[in-house]
Amino acid sequence: MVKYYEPAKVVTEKFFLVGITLPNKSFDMGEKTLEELERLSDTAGAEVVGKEHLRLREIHAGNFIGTGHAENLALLAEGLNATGIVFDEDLSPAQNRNLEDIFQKKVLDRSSLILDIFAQHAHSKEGKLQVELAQLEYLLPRLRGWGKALSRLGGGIGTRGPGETKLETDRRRIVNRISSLKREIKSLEKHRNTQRRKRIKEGIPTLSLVGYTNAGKSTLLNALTDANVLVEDKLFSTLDPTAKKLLLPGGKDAILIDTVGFIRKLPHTLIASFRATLEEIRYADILLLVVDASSNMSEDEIKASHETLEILDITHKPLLTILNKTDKAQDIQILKRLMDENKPSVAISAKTRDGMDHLLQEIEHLIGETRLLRIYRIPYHRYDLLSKLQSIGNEIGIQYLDQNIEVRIRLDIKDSEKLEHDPDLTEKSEG
Ligand SMILES: Nc1nc2c(ncn2[C@@H]2O[C@H](COP(=O)(O)OP(=O)(O)OP(=O)(O)O)[C@@H](O)[C@H]2O)c(=O)[nH]1
Ligand SMILES: [Mg+2]
Repeated sequence: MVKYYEPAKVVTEKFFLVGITLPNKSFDMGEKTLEELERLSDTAGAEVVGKEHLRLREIHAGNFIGTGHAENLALLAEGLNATGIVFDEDLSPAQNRNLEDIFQKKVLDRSSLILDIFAQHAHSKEGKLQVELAQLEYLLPRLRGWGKALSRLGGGIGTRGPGETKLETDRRRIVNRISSLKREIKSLEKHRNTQRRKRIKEGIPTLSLVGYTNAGKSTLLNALTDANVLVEDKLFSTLDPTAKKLLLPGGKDAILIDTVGFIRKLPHTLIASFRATLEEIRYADILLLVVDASSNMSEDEIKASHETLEILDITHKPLLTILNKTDKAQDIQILKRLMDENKPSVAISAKTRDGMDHLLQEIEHLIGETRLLRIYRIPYHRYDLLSKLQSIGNEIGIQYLDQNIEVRIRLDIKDSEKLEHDPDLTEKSEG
């Protein structure tokens, strides 16, 4: 019989994964991050055809795992028809090149795989610009031989983005593109700043959802507001921040912001390029750290989230730990321990909405205890009011204007509400 129609073949990339553990490191931990690399590959759209976890005495400077291991794995990967090899660590540009020579296949590292997922998931203009910047900065030191590698090893995951022709152009053009991207991102940043100032002006407390990728941040935003943002069982579903108004039980408003998730060893080029997005976290009054309590790595994911906040230099903010997915969490003892170790904390399920009332109460309580930025103008004859403000708040700046004194100060909400009854105190908007 003649076949009139044959469905188009979808070519799936086949990845062979390589993890390593050095003598002073935990092999178990290496297994878990290798599992995560498998999820990253799946999110990127590749099939994992095999993996190998090596115990290494040391890193080989030239080709990372040593020529013997590399040659053995090359045979193994070839037998499995792998189209690419992914290392669970970051490779230097030279190691990357040398490994491609041995494997005769495309070689990716953890960072380039994450970059690829970001490139696939970026939708907004700002998101796309930030990803392109990160890709070019990753690419720049690897430029030599890349064009050759591309034609020899094919495109696809890890080679996506700026486009082949652009990649083959000289370093100078890439450097120029990097600076023009930085300029464009900066101008979008200005718009974001204006929006943020407006929120500060209105005195609405801002809460930022932070946490490991796939913890349930977007699900929680949807459960608490009418946001309707994308929720997926994939890593890095959210790249662009979404801000939504949240109505608290006491009748007050807050702004809830969903943003990009964290991961162990988040590539530095990404952190730098996503500065504008991550700024949202920096300006939040309160952080809500969402944790997947059903993960067998929740403890480690909490640690990685705190470390990322430290890298971003966002510490000393009031933080509520939200242990999510209690509907799926197996071990109540572990849940209890996580709650004790990360106080203040609440346990919820964003999916079944279990624990939501308690969460809202905790948020309200935390806002009540948090000092918010206020800008007041006080007439000169009310020095008493100024001293009172200075004694109860943290003064940030003071300006003596023609008609009055302008003071920027962080105050407890309770105190600011009490003081704002005074007719001589006028609240001023920033900007
Ligand atoms: N069982 C269960 N699943 C949940 C819960 N909350 C979220 N999920 C699921 O977890 C997966 C990830 O949820 P998201 O809300 O996209 O997670 P996220 O933290 O926004 O992830 P990124 O944007 O990728 O960083 C989805 O499949 C959700 O349906 C929960 O309380 N219980
Ligand atoms: Mg999300």
